[in-house]
Amino acid sequence: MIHEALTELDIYLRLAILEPGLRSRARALSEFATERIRAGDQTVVALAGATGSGKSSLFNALSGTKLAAVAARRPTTSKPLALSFSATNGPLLNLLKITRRYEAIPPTPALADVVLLDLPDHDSTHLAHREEVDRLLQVIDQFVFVVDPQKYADAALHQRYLRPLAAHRDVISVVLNHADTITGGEPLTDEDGGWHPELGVVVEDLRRILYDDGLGDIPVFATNAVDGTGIDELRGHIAGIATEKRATRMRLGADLYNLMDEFHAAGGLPASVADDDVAALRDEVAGAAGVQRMAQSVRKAVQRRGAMLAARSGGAPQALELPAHQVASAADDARAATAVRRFVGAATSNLPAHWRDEARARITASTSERLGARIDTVMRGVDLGDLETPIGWGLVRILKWLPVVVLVACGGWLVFEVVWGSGEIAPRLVTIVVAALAGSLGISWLGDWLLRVGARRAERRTARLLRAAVDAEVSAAVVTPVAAELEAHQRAESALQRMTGILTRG
Ligand SMILES: Nc1nc2c(ncn2[C@@H]2O[C@H](COP(=O)(O)OP(=O)(O)OP(=O)(O)O)[C@@H](O)[C@H]2O)c(=O)[nH]1
Ligand SMILES: [Mg+2]
Repeated sequence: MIHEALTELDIYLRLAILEPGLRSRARALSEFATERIRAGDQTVVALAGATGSGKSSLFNALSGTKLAAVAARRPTTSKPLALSFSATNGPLLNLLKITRRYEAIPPTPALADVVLLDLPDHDSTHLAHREEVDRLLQVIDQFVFVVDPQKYADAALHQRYLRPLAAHRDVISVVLNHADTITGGEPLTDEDGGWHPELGVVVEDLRRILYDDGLGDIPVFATNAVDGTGIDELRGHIAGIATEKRATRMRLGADLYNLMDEFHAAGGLPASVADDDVAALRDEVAGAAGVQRMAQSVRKAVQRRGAMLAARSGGAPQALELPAHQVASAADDARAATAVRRFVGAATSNLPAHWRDEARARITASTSERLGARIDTVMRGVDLGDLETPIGWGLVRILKWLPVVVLVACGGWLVFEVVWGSGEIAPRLVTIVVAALAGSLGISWLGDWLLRVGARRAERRTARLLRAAVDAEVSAAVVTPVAAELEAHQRAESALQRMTGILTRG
């Protein structure tokens, strides 16, 4: 199950943008957990506690050895000591960075898979001792906190060590050593197994404090490490854990659970990019980029050039171009940048705070560099096609000669009438001349109209092409990165949910 949880953790870490401290802790845990599982399922049990609480004495009593130095001077143990009850597992002890290594025959076969550690004092005057204890508490499988009657309520022990381990309650037990000093040398339990009355009061008090630490009903033992009273019970408890072979996984599971809580605490809700927001962003950027202005310029140019072309005939088709002077102004840039910021801000508002800030900074940084000018460049790259000859243009060109032909014919007729005819100007001739002039006007108007229709078509086409270019640029620079960010968040959350499921099922 840890394997599966680690797979989900890796997916989460690949996708999620996390605050650097959290990310490096998560990576370290992921790497350690993988290595720890690879090192096999021996159970590493550490005796931790204040100086003089009797850790080394308990170590010897539990192991049936005299390997740990026991002394009245304080502190005695300065480097952790590992005792394996089977062949030394080099990779495991290397991973734990323990160099003092011993092997011994297990006092009971059930301890065969245990590696027992004697730690330095956690309340040491020596910083190195404290640091070593803190380091090892991150990596061992099973904690046995050794307390003595004087210092079992010590605030430092509870605040610094036990409370933060509340999530690890399944892998913690507490031993009240020096119990003989409470009973004044009398047996720790009566014949029925009940605590000596004075010891019972202290054990109850200790249990209450542990409960307040959030550790619930964790196992509590009372021992005299000098004469070995209570050692069998403690040994039996440790052996039970070791034979279950679950301590490593439970410990790692608790660590992963804590980590997940931190991920959850970072917050964040699923979100997607709203179509309306995308449409508003595109409209705004297209407005800032002057798509309509450009298209209007093209219309005017078509009309002007069309008028010129009307004078000529034939020739190669001319390409349409945007006017050179329409570069976006600083105000246009600011308008586009504001629209982008607003869009990115709204779309990413549900992301966890750190992720959101990073994503916003990244996406807006890549677009804030003169977005208007960049879009201007993109628009200039658009092929607007050729200046189209308006439909019917050929007919107009032929028709425009018709009044001239008519007028020339009428002129000839007039001369004929004056020289050879009756000398009267036939009323029909007047009608024909007037009709020809009217026809000329009409044809010229038709030409203009066709030109205007053509120019408007060019304007619409230009606006459509430019708008598509702007939309594509906006999508590539803003919408797609934002959507990718939200999708990554979605996938990271799913991985986190799967991880939660795996760890909760256990
Ligand atoms: N009466 C009594 N004395 C004990 C008991 N356990 C240990 N002692 C004595 O307490 C003193 C300290 O014991 P150690 O085992 O060295 O204690 P420690 O926790 O390893 O100490 P450091 O290594 O300095 O952290 C020694 O003199 C032991 O003989 C006990 O249960 N009862
Ligand atoms: Mg010691």
